[in-house]
Amino acid sequence: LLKPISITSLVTKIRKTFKIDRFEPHKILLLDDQANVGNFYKALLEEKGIEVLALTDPHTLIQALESFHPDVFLLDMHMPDVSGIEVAKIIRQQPKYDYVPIIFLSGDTDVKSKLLALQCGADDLIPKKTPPAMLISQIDSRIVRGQKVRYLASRDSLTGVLNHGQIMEAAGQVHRLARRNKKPMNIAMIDIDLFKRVNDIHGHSGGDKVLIALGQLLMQSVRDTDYVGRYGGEEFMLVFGDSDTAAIEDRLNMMREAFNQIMFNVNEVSFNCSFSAGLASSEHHDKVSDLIASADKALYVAKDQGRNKVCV
Ligand code: GH3
Ligand code: MG
Ligand code: MG
Ligand code: MG
Repeated sequence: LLKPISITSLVTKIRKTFKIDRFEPHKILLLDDQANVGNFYKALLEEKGIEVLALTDPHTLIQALESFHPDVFLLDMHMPDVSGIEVAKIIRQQPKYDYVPIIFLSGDTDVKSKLLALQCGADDLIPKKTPPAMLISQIDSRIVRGQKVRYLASRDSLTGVLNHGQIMEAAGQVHRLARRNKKPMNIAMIDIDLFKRVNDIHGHSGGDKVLIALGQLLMQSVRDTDYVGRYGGEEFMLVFGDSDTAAIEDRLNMMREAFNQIMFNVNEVSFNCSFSAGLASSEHHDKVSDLIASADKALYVAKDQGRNKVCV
């Protein structure tokens, strides 16, 4: 059936999902009203393999963000129309960029300027005369830290799958894309069978072991374009982009059988578990909330029919 869980493949998958891959260049959005200053930093950073989008007009920033997703913002403080401080405030108003560091590059390095920068949600203020090697390493460590924080904030801490907020976000995105491209996508809701009993007999930590194993199994069973998240408690949600319901039903049944075959051992007592799943396709639903409700309904049919089943 399914290959045993390989940590290496899991890590690769996580790296891809979060674009933490070493070979993917870091991206910087640089804003400085003076083109020659911007170009100087652009050349410096590009030499280190960093991708840079250099802008001189703050008004073009929002538009640029539609197609460029930076790992860090590098902002000039002083610009004629809008100050860097105002730009930082605007960026910070958008939850999407919560985890993207903002660094000011400025000639002003006094305490007052630095405080002002921090108060508007920036992470640092680096003097313009900082030696290049130092500047690069400061930016690099900000990017790495930002990615780690973003990773932790998006994951369920027990199982490592996406948390509720992120899987809902993914469902919305994949659904929108499917509608635009007129290609169906699918959502599955998975609920562990009689899980209360697992906790009662094997203890809460025994139950946790089951949750962790199911999370790993699901993550290694989906494609790179699919998403796995913990919807809540012992319920998981799977989002399958550009997919055919019959094929997904087959894959869910493989996952169901693989999960059912895992033997757990807690305090020298062996046991196995099962899950039930409900599946729904975007073909029949214009709203993602209806799609989720429909998958949930199918899940309850599976429970009604005796559990350890996948229903559409
Ligand atoms: P059914 O087959 O009808 O789904 O039965 P069930 O026992 O799974 O029913 P129910 O959904 O009511 O029970 C879910 C249980 O999952 C209750 C709760 O104690 C347990 N649970 C929720 N989150 C966690 C967790 O993080 N760890 C552990 N160990 N248990 C959890
Ligand atoms: Mg300036
Ligand atoms: Mg439940
Ligand atoms: Mg349950």
